[in-house]
Amino acid sequence: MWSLSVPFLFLLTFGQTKTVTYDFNLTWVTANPDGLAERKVIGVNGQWPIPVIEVSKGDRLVVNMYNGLETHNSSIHFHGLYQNGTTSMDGPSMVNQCPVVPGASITYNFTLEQTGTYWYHCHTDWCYPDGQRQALIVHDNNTYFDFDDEYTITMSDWYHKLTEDIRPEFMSLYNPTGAEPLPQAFLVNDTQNTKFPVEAGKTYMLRFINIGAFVAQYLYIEDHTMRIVEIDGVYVDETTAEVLYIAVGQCYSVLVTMKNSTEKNYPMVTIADSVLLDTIPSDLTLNHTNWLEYNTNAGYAQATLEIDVSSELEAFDDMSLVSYDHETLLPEPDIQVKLTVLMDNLINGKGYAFLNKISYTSPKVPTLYTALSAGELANNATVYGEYTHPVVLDHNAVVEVVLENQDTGSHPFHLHGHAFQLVTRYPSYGADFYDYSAGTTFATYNSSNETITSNFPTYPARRDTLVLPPGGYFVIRFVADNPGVWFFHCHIDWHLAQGLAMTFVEAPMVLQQRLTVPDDHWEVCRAASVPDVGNAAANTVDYLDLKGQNTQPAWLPAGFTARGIVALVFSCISAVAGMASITM
Ligand SMILES: *[C@@H]1O[C@H](CO)[C@@H](O)[C@H](O)[C@H]1NC(C)=O
Ligand SMILES: *[C@@H]1O[C@H](CO)[C@@H](O)[C@H](O)[C@H]1NC(C)=O
Ligand SMILES: *[C@@H]1O[C@H](CO)[C@@H](O)[C@H](O)[C@H]1NC(C)=O
Ligand SMILES: *[C@@H]1O[C@H](CO)[C@@H](O)[C@H](O)[C@H]1NC(C)=O
Ligand SMILES: *[C@@H]1O[C@H](CO)[C@@H](O)[C@H](O)[C@H]1NC(C)=O
Ligand SMILES: *[C@@H]1O[C@H](CO)[C@@H](O)[C@H](O)[C@H]1NC(C)=O
Ligand SMILES: *[C@@H]1O[C@H](CO)[C@@H](O)[C@H](O)[C@H]1NC(C)=O
Ligand SMILES: *[C@@H]1O[C@H](CO)[C@@H](O)[C@H](O)[C@H]1NC(C)=O
Ligand SMILES: *[C@@H]1O[C@H](CO)[C@@H](O)[C@H](O)[C@H]1NC(C)=O
Ligand SMILES: *[C@@H]1O[C@H](CO)[C@@H](O)[C@H](O)[C@H]1NC(C)=O
Ligand SMILES: *[C@@H]1O[C@H](CO)[C@@H](O)[C@H](O)[C@H]1NC(C)=O
Ligand SMILES: [Cu+2]
Repeated sequence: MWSLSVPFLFLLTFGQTKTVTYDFNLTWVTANPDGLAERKVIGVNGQWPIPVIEVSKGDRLVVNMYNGLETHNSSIHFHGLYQNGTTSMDGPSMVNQCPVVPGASITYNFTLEQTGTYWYHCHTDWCYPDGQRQALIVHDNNTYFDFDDEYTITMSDWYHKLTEDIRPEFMSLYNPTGAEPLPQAFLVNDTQNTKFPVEAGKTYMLRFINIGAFVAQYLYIEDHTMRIVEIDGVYVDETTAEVLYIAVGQCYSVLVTMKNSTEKNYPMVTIADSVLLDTIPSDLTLNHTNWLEYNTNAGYAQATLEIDVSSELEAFDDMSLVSYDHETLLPEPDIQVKLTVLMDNLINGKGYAFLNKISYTSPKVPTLYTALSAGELANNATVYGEYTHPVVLDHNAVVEVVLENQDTGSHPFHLHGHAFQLVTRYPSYGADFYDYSAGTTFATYNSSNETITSNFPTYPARRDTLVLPPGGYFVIRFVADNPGVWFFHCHIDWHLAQGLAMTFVEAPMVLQQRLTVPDDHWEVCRAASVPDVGNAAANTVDYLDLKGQNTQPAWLPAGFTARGIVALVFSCISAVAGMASITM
């Protein structure tokens, strides 16, 4: 039943649509994509990079995943797919399913109602930076634009250490400021110096996806103009752009028409956003040249940048895009969810991330299974536990989320189950957009300020991952027309691990009527010894009694700061060192 060599794929045709089946056996393999260090990565059927999933609209996708990792739990999230009616197939462990433990397997099975550029990745604690992430393309035979050929082009940061070795250093008393782990390299198509063969005069659709853990990247192609046609699976009116800024979790599809001359190969340049990096190690190359290869005899010159890579580039602003279907701005919301982003230390001295002072902490029962087992109490957010930060949404409510950033870093927030309208953002685009200057007060959104509301777009852009600017705010809207449990979180995997997440529980009564979870998903819970009924504390008797729920660590006593902790840590170290020298 399980294929042992290359990704095995069989197709059953039912008229126009078909079932596309992938059998994935996850095992550790070694890889050295930057040529600097061989490391262990999560492979599929003995291979890495893992396969690009390619399907067409209307197809049924079946992924049978066996966890052969022996030491790590896993799962798969299909990033950008709404899973409309199939929320149990969404993938995040302890949100929509139990973690798949070593030796267990799970089947994801759903139909593709969307088209476009997506990706898939492990969505269990600290897992996809170890390599379990790849593109997922839903082909569309009816695009509104024409092109001759296409390339899927992933980009990512790359770490030489396993996340299990990064974790204790990052979430540590010795890293109280929460400085993010620095990558050792950057990859394009899971390698470097990639050459994309092109034919003169033809128009290519280039699908860019940032599948990294942390760092956003700028991208441009020398002497070629890009025409954006899709963002995160949503078609937009064709719009030209010279430079893209692609945060982790974001996708851009562009059309590029090739020159008629084949005299030269042209650099496609990626530049990591160094503003995100705490320090820039001298041996970390931020800019990389790949090529549109017109002519294999023409030579491959490295791009010469006219800018300093450690400063920001002026990139295209996604707020100015118009969705191709011209969906109009949603009306005044039925519910406004206001979320303040904050990074701070808790009593253990480690750095955490918060939305309204809650650092997301996994419940004892996956939130979806609480919603399914709580009866009418599923409408009461209490049952999901305080630290999953649940917000229950009425069916078809217009939801407005206001994100206010009290952090000096930018955060790429991703919503599962929906694309949202980009309503307004502060600051507007400018050269210092991603470079928060200390001392400025954090911006707050005022919904009664007509200078702001009168400038809302008529046909807002929609996407599933936004970039929340440092110290600024972002306002988005969507309709709760997809009953399910949907995670909303920063896509910087290190920040997610610090708790920068919350949960929408959408129309739980409708969900209970409509959803049937397949047996093998319940078996995943049994294999992991994770309860699959009860509230967040696994209480099946009194759903409103949360005694025993998982909690975030306590707050620091008032007056303590990260600087104080460092001082405390070092005085403790010297005290211990002193004791050590005495006892010697
Ligand atoms: C997965 O791959 C490993 C390594 O090749 C193999 O030992 C194991 O039997 C495979 N498991 C399944 C279920 O295919
Ligand atoms: C896998 O998940 C189970 C259930 O949450 C947990 O008990 C176990 O420690 C996890 N294993 C690893 C290696 O993280
Ligand atoms: C996938 O789901 C469909 C519809 O529920 C079902 O008919 C089919 O048997 C399932 N396939 C697998 C492999 O589970
Ligand atoms: C779209 O085109 C591809 C390739 O020509 C074909 O395999 C597929 O069946 C088509 N899909 C639909 C829904 O027409
Ligand atoms: C991109 O990587 C895949 C392997 O994952 C490889 O098959 C393909 O040829 C690469 N594309 C280019 C243009 O190098
Ligand atoms: C390439 O040649 C075609 C046909 O002669 C012409 O229409 C087109 O404008 C040329 N493209 C460029 C970029 O010069
Ligand atoms: C990076 O940019 C510098 C400055 O323009 C250039 O000298 C170098 O060749 C570039 N490296 C790559 C790999 O593009
Ligand atoms: C949810 O339950 C709590 C605890 O019993 C109660 O105080 C609260 O009013 C309930 N909320 C709703 C919306 O019913
Ligand atoms: C309304 O918003 C504009 C633009 O951000 C700002 O300049 C102005 O001061 C605000 N007015 C009030 C009364 O807050
Ligand atoms: C919000 O805007 C309204 C209308 O301009 C203004 O009256 C009010 O003072 C503003 N509130 C804050 C907190 O700035
Ligand atoms: C989900 O499907 C329903 C129809 O069943 C539709 O009304 C709704 O817009 C869809 N929502 C999303 C997010 O796809
Ligand atoms: Cu973040």
